[in-house]
Amino acid sequence: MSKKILIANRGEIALRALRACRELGLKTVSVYSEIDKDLKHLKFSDETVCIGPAIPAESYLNVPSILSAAELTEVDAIYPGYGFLAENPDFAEQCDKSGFKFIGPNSDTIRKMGDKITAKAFVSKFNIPIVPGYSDDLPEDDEQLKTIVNNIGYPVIIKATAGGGGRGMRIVEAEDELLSTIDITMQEAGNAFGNNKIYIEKFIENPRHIEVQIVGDGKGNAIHLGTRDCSMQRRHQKIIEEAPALDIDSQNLQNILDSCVNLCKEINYEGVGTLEFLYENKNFYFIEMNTRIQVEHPVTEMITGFDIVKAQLRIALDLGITLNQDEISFNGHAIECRINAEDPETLQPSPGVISKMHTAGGFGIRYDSHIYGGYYVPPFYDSLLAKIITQANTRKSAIKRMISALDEFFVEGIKTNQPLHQDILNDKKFIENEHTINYLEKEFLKLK
Ligand code: MV4
Repeated sequence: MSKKILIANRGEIALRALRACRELGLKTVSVYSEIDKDLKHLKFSDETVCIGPAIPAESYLNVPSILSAAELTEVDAIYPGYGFLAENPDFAEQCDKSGFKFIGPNSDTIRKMGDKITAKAFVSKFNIPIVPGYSDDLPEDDEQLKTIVNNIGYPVIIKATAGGGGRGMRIVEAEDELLSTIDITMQEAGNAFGNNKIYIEKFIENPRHIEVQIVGDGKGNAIHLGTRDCSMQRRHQKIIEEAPALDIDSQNLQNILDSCVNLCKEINYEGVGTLEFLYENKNFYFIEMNTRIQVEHPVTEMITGFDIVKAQLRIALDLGITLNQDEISFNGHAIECRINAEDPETLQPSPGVISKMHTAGGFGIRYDSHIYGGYYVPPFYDSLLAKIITQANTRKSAIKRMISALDEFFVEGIKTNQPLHQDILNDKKFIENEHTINYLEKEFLKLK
């Protein structure tokens, strides 16, 4: 009998998961909030269940409501996607305890990686380089603390152990701001996360953001799917991502990839995951591990031909990983542009009805989106409308293909960041792959 999956998400990733389920012959249950009744994937779902009002806390974050829907429809497993409950260890635990397989790593692994101090200590045991710093309890004596930080060397960054993705961190340029910045960061972390524990790292000033995609079957088999470069970002929101990361020291890279795979094997990692690194002066520094599918997974799929979402489902259903590492090959280059509903001037979200639209298409072009003409973009959720992905033999030809794809794509009725993409794709520094995580905010947008 065919298994049934509950898709506990919305938008493009819900549609992406639904398509993967259908290819695998799995039945689907899609849950949605009241305002989301017109979402595209609901039209293709075997069953749909409304789980509450638009506000996320009462629907997509409402665990009892989601578990009730799972019970009502008798699903076998729950697909969390990204955001919402995807990295909530308590949710993963409750799913499993209620008899629904959580599609992802076990709750202990999610919890371990959710605490950034624990995560750092853990990965460093597997020969993965971390940012130098201080993660122990702070000494009572302020002078002792200052000595510790002097030894790390300014500037440093104070991070909340419960933070991540850019939340709960502050830079300290010099000793006179150290104690006050630690106090503020602790206070904010306590308020935001209910955990005021902090750690200190050397601030890496101008790195690239490189990440490694891994896949584990939960039984000691694991592979990597290479790297992505996500340096083109603004306020911790990635704008453009690509695979593979180029101009990386090859010896260092191979060691990192091997260590990441080894870690997954050793801990019987189950599902897909991403290890995030800062990369500067040929050195990698681990910062965080994500235990979920990522928005930018398509660029990796486009250069490997490996269906990462299907792998998530197969692994959860105990069907294993179909390929060995030596059967994974990397083909050319892929780029993804995230099209967001936002005002290009104010950079504020721009909800509303899409009166008219046209997608991009053609050879080497992939389009992942849930939007359509007449669709109302609600203001309650993140502003991602569409992902346009191009693949070609080289980075430069993938960029050219993207420029042409963006010329074709149009959305009328709401504002989008499409003009920003068109500008970046024609920017010399981007074309030459010379940008870092600071480029968009500190140079590119300031010049405009
Ligand atoms: C850093 C850093 C520099 N040095 N840690 C931001 C998000 C979170 N994942 C960690 N982040 C950073 N950690 C040290 N020791 C700079 C950032 C950072 C960043 C990292 C990746 C992608 C974009 C970024 C934008 C600003 C800051």
